[in-house]
Amino acid sequence: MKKALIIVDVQNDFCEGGSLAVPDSKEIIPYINLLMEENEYDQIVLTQDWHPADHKSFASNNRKNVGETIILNGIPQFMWPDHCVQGSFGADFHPDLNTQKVTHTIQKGKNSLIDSYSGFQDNNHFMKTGLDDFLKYHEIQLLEIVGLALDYCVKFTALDAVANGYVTCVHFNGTRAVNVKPDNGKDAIYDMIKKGVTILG
Ligand code: VGL
Ligand code: ZN
Repeated sequence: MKKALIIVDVQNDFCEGGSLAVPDSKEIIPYINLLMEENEYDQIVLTQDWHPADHKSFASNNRKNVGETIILNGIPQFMWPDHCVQGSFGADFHPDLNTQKVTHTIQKGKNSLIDSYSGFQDNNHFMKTGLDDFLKYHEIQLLEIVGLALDYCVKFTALDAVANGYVTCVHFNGTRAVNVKPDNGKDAIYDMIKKGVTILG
């Protein structure tokens, strides 16, 4: 069975010192680098949150405070600090992440009007990113998922992976949660298990 490693949003803004820093996020980087050294993946894919400066998920673009929720295209949208603006340092991959064996990159969140937590599609399910086509073209059947953040982009990527028919695993040691509320990371794990994701590690 061909397998791929999906590394979700290991970008400066989600790491310590970044504008949307996920607690203890840097601890996952050596773990992810080791996975790439010790395993033979058929594909290694990076996802990259890649927002225009006027992106509607930013509180600053809606005259809201960070942490509020608005309705955007009929669905709830959490208000984030400005992050991962296209071409900025914060949008770059963390320099400690070893990208030597990476075979493909998927950028998401490029449409100002729609957020995209999943690496497969936007939150409104209007547009696919091309990740599924890429993986199917390369006959990938198993996905191992790591990265940031467990309770947002990792979770929604893993749930879409199951929905798209992949055997889907998330490495517990290769991810960290934002935990806007303290149990968000734990609840994300329960949700993923319930829907068919295997938690490794
Ligand atoms: C993410 C919030 C906003 C993530 C991206 O990568 O989990 N979270 N944009
Ligand atoms: Zn984002």
